[in-house]
Amino acid sequence: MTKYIYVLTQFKFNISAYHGSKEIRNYKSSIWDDDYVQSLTTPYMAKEYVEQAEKLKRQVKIIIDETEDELDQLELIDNLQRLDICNHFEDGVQKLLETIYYQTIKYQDKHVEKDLHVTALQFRLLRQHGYHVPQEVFCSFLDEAGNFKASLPSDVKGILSLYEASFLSLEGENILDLAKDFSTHHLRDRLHQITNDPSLAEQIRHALELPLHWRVQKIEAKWFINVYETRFDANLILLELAKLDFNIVQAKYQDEIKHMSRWYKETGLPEKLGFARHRLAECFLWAVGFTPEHHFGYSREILTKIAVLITIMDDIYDVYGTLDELEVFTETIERWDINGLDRLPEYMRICFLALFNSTNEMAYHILRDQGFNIISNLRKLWAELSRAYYLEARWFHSGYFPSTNEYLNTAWVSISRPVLLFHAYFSITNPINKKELRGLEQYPGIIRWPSMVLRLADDLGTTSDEMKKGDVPKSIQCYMNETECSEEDAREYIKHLIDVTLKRMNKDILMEKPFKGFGKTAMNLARISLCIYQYGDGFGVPHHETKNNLVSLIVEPISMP
Ligand code: 0FV
Ligand code: MN
Ligand code: MN
Ligand code: MN
Ligand code: MN
Repeated sequence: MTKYIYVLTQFKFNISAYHGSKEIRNYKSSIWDDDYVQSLTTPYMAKEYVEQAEKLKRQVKIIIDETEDELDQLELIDNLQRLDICNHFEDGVQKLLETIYYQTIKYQDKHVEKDLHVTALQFRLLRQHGYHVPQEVFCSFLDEAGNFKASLPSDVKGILSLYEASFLSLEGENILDLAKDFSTHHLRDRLHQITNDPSLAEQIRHALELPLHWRVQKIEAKWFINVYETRFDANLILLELAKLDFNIVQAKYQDEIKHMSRWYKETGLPEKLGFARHRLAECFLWAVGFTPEHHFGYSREILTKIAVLITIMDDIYDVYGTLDELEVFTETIERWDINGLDRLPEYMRICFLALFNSTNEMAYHILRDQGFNIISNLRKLWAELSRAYYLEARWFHSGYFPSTNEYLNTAWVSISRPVLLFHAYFSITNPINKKELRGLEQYPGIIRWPSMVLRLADDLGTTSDEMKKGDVPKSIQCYMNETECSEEDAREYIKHLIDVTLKRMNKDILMEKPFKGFGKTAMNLARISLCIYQYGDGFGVPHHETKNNLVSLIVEPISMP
């Protein structure tokens, strides 16, 4: 029990240091200053590249039409996805998958043993596209005792495919759980044995690090293009299109981040609020992970702005504001009260007005384009977020330890995801559907689960520093306090909660397909969260993985002959 008393005294210590110790609390500044961002260039803005890409797309369409063998078709689709060019061929790919689904899944004989790679690839691709293939397709690979057959691991390609497929599971699918354990175990074993095939070893290592289904597609594409290029059977048309498409989209991102960086500088926030994290580029990375599609530039703009403002607000509540100030701040946001501006200290005033203006601007655009007024929806979201922030601040100031459940009930909101998800919905949906919106406001799985993944991943990545600086107990501390377990065990438990939540996403989003068009975006939120916090706090402490990802997505084009 002593360690909890220690944690609590630490909290107290930090309370007395409030507002006074900005030096201790100051975050490292971002490496992405405006001068640097404005200096970025790329040749891929030019029209000739777009024309070349169109020509290649026509050729790929022919390839899709002319591929007949089922395995070839499956591998083609997989490659298109991994190269991140599948979006150009949705119709052709849908048609292929539909045929594959009806011919081979619906009418197959469960007891005939098929090839593991084919079965697993088929299973994964079909589920990724929302077809409910039963887990029983793997029954023919089980022995009498119900375990995967001992002869299977010699087929590494098959085991890798089985591993990737197992992450499309739903809660309670025990064959897939078994598949995950079995394949993970054998891939780890294999990794230790491989000495003569560095490319295979790299693929296994990459897969074990994070499964394909939960990776950020654009970042994955850059990795996969390199792998694909070294294959003896690589299709050069696909390869060229993948590189070109990446570079063209990157040129668009570059343009957008310059625009955003100028906006941010002009708000004056980085200069005026020196105590907060200023993470424009990192926020842009979130936005890219969330809505990466070329035509979603407006959404990336909105999401970047919102993320920037949320980051500052979070620091006001967690780090800088006194409890009295936070109370007034929360009230002002709840009432959306521009007349209350003068009641706020100056640093809060500028933050609130920036929030007020950005929110109204977006609502204005939607009113202008769709004749639909979303101000009250947005107000409600901000009010709810600031109430959650304020509650956590009160817990912190009184040294209160919530139970894990009580904590999570607030914390899935305080991680700001409902706010971001709704902004994503508003910024990619036209026309906004009133009935759908009412449904979303009930916070179904599509809102709840991605937010929860982000909260849990954030806690795993940021808690160590937060406890040093002084912050409300996070899921790890709450669980330790509740069960008297070690930090290591608590972390394992949180990872387990993430796994469960990902399965719920598979069910509530992928299989049930509510809110058409929004599902992929919502799933992407979980993906970018896992990516950012994969090696610790990749957002607040923008260490080299985040920087590498940004450089890779925004700065460096893929070299082309
Ligand atoms: C998390 O910071 C974080 F990154 C926030 C709140 C910014 C939100 C914007 C995006 C994720 C794009 P921190 O770990 O301090 O958050 P908590 O909720 O743990 O204080
Ligand atoms: Mn696809
Ligand atoms: Mn925080
Ligand atoms: Mn916080
Ligand atoms: Mn955190």
